[in-house]
Amino acid sequence: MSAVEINFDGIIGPSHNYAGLSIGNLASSANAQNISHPREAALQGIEKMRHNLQLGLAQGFFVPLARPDHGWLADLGTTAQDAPDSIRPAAYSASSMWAANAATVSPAPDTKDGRCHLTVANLRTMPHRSHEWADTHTQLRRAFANGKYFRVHGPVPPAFGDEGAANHMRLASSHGDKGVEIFVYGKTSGPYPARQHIEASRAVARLHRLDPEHTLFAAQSEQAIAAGAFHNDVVAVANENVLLAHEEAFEDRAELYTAIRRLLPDVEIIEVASSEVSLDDAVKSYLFNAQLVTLPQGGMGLILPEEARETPSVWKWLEKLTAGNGPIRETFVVDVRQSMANGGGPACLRLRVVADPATVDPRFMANEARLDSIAAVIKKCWAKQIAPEDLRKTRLCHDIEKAREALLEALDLEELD
Ligand code: SUG
Repeated sequence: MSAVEINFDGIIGPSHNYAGLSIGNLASSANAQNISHPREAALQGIEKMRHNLQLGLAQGFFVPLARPDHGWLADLGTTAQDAPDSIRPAAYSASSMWAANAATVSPAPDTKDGRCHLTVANLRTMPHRSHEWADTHTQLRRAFANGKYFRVHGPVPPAFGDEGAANHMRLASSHGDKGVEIFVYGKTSGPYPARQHIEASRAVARLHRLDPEHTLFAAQSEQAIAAGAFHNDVVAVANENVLLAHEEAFEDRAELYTAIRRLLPDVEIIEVASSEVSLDDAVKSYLFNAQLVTLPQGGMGLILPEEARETPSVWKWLEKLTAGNGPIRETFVVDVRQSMANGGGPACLRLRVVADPATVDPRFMANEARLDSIAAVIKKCWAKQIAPEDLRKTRLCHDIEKAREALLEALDLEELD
């Protein structure tokens, strides 16, 4: 099989909870201290993967990281039992589920050495995410261990914040062609932190040995970040030769579009006007956090969260889009409400890797039978609900650890323990 796009979804971990840890992520703040439903959350994620398989797409997954992170707590001079409430939720966060933040990926056709490069994201801006990278790195090195096809890099130094693929887009005539890679960064003058630093993006582009002539850097608009677009993938998404973006996504959209058109004349830029869908509706509905995928039968489809169907301006715009003759022909709606309540839509939950699936460690590839066995472990071992005060309970800590162990065993991935 030749190179295809594989979506690797983060399996939603047994410690999934709502701690309101991400400033600038409006859903995370709005749902702070609510009761979470880890079992339902994880099963929603499994159903999304099943849906992708049924569409004929290649699907992989990453396993949740060990939580609480005892090593991180020890570095902070404390333990899961004794940690102050200001620290404990950050040690328990299941935030590695949002695999779009695991790494930045440059497929083989774009790189000088013809290998697919991945750089694990340092996620240094949010404390609860800053300790994901080491174990994510280990996992990426397993999944993409074949050095003939992949090169997995460590994180760029923490001086510069890097949030991975959520701030990176790739446009190409088709997945297997040389592409234009677009790194989107933020500037730090608004009410919320800009999580992607331009120097981190530049470093990733150098490490991946990208062709500078085919690499673009674009600033996010300040109003987008202020409206809750803490990552670019909340206001823009790209697939093959199509860019779907909100009018207010970028600081200088005219300059960016001109540069893209020069490098990729067959690009189709679909811009959503603010007069049709406001920035607020875009952020609330996660219209742009859809998975924009190429369907095996031809044409493209958008895999959207339920919230997009529930937002009238967005649904109206989508109906108009699919009635036209453009490249995006179909919409599919999935229920990922548990993740959405923490600001993670369908696209946040996945990392895209263009590669031949046969070159990936098969233990990370999904099929119906494997999803069945993951779902069985989730039904048996994931808690039905977690209230904020439950994180203080030794019993919950034990149950979360046992649940992950059961999953690793079912997937023959005990070495990640
Ligand atoms: O980093 N939410 C995640 C959501 C990440 C979404 N990813 C992409 N846009 N690609 C974040 O803000 C909330 C955790 C909490 O509040 O408990 C959180 O980490």
